[in-house]
Amino acid sequence: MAERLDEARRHTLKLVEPLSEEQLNRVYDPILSPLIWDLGHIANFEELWLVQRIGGRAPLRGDLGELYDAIEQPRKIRGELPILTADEVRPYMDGVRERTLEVLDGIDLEPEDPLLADGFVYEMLLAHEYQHNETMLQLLQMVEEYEPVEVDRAPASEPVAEGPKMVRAEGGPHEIGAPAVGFAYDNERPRHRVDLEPFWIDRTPVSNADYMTYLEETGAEPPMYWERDGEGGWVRTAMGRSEAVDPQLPVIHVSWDEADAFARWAGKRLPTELEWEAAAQGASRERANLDQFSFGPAPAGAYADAASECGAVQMLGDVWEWTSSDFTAYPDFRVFPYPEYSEVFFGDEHRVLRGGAWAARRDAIRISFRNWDLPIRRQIFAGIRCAKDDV
Ligand code: AVJ
Ligand code: FE
Repeated sequence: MAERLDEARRHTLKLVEPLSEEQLNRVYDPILSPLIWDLGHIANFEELWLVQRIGGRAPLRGDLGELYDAIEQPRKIRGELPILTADEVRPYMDGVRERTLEVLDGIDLEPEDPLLADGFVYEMLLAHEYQHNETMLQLLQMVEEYEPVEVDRAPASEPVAEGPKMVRAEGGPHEIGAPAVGFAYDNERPRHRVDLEPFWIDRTPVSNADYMTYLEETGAEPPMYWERDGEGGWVRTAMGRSEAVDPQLPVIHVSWDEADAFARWAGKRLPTELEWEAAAQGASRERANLDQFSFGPAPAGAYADAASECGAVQMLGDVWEWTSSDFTAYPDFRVFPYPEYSEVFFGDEHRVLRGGAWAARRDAIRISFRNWDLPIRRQIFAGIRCAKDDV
């Protein structure tokens, strides 16, 4: 566990290594925290759960808890808070980690306490850091001339397999959600059976080529980061670099509203999250474009050797996929271990996204994982996969 905590931290620090203090502190967008807030928050969350809660120790600085409370401090004011500065945050991260490892040394990972059983709270801490790495990457898209310290070029050159536009998924009973053992968030439980009608689902995520056709025919707004190239085509600018939009890649950085409009234009609809999960059975996160260092999606149709049971490819990795479902509780849901992770977001305001993107850490992703965001949001690494009824 100490090794995994260390790996997560080295990864976080790799992401911010190329940045100046000014870039760490800068508010690039009111809906995204400055990177310096994420760093302090990651360490503060660790201190709260692993040092205070599990270790029973007092915090290093008692006032930090409130500053880094994500519910108390909405993203748009995080740039104005008296949070730790670039030279203070590293010693704080290191100080917390030292105490975390002391506490870890003295505990038993499988006692009666549900927080410790199977190392739950440690898995939760890792997952938290992984998820903040993705929010950090959302912001890094806006950083001029960001030079990653590590790049994985393999996903971009994965071969593309031809195949049908859509594949059919069986109806009938399907098991949905995470099994009772192993790490998962409360919102993925309990595992339960649903009955689905048979349906069709796109074999691959929607490509930029298809999205450009849609834009031409409808005059809809382009995805975030796209601009006209002046000659009827599109360029995309991220991390300070501009490139012609590659027609082969899956479209990314579209909102739910845009995904839904595209699906209807195509004569289809978005899948429900239950349909999505049924169609993803058999997909493997090991053969998927995940873990951040590819810095972009693989072409639509890649990883065909790792298709799901119904024949869909890239269900995991590349782009998050919007579903038609609101983020709500499964039947017999129980909060664990705190309501602010999932429960306070349940309702009809947020839509569920599934499958993870290139910008998600591999170990944060599984078939049952549910992400959510507001239907207008485009800063997430979200794309589209359409479905339709079997008629
Ligand atoms: C699950 C991605 C919606 O970033 O708001 C991070 C994850 N929760 N810290 C978010 C999360 C607490 C969450 N999402
Ligand atoms: Fe958080």
